[in-house]
Amino acid sequence: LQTEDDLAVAVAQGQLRLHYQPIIDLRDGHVTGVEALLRWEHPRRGLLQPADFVPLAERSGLIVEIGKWVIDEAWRTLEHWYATIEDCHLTIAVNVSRRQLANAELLDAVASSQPTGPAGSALLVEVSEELLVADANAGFSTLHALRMMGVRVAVDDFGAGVSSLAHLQTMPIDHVKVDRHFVAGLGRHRQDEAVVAGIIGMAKNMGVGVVAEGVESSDQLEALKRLGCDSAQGFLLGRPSADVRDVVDLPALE
Ligand code: G
Ligand code: G
Ligand code: MN
Ligand code: NA
Repeated sequence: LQTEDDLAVAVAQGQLRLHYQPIIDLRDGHVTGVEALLRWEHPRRGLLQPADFVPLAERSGLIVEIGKWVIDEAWRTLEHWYATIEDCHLTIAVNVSRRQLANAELLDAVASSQPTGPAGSALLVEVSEELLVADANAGFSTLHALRMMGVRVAVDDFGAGVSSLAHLQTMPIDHVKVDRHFVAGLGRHRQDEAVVAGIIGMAKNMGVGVVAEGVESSDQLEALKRLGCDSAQGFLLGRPSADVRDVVDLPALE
């Protein structure tokens, strides 16, 4: 198992990486942006997934520093894209956990490296539904502050937690991401289709975008298009990749 000391070394020595997974607009098939997914290139254990070390990062408090690195890296990538791609509209979504949302340094981290111009409003923050129920008040004020700064908010894994569709209406969000367990049931379980249709209907009412997660089959993709889902993400459309050029058709870095 990884120790706190190992993780502190990983941060200091630059062993963390972001992998990128594309998000596709279901109306025109274009990549709208990517979700950034954290990885640890461990010198002996190989590539570690968030489940292997994010809980440790949370317990030890290192998640605050790691989160700052993630945000800096996302801003650097956006700055590069907007400087090199003509008429760029791509976004990067980063995941933020409970401890980060509760910490005032999140806002400082976002502000301190935010680029000027269009790149500066191309960041999204993903927070889990649970977090918007349990810590609603503290969480909401941070989300309001982020949105004032031009950062958009997505509620992640929606439908998996305990909040109701009505609760969605109270959240200060721009996008809702449908939990992959409901997407998995499309075409197989009518209840799952009803849940997805309900989330899409509520989101449309609120004027927020809907992203379906975990799309693995063309049947699921067709069902989502039929239900009017805005965009989708999943292994069918693209796996997380270390090289963002595998995900988004970008000019080569010089
Ligand atoms: O990449 P993977 O599917 O294994 O991600 C698993 C989980 O880890 C997801 O729920 C995701 O939200 C979380 N995660 C991925 N990257 C980050 C990150 O940069 N920070 C935090 N706090 N969580 C992350
Ligand atoms: O909780 P969050 O949505 O941030 O988690 C994202 C995780 O989902 C990443 O670890 C990513 O590897 C994983 N993921 C992305 N697409 C798919 C998919 O099509 N199927 C499954 N099972 N997992 C996926
Ligand atoms: Mn996510
Ligand atoms: Na998710």
